[in-house]
Amino acid sequence: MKYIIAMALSMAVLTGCAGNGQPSSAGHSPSAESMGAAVREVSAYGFVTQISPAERIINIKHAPIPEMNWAPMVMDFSVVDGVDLSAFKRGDKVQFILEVDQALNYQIKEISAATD
Ligand SMILES: [Cu+2]
Repeated sequence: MKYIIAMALSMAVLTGCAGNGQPSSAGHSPSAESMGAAVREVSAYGFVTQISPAERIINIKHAPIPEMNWAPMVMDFSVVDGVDLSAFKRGDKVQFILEVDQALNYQIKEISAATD
């Protein structure tokens, strides 16, 4: 049983951004349900491409995120409770903070209009 869980975790890591510079729409399989204790915060920015308020998901074309070894890409992010997505629309430039746990699950914990 432990072996299967370890396999699933390593596969989840392998299917993320490979950091090879190739934009992709595959995303990194957000898994809000299995979010463990957040161990670090990573800030990033990008452009809003789509918002799904009911699912609490925002799709962002993000810039490279070196801390996550992610190339630039378009992907879905789930957001934590309390983040108001109604202030954003397609085309907005945003900066955001991801909380990331040890298994590299990630959620947006803060998002705001980019100032620059
Ligand atoms: Cu990505």
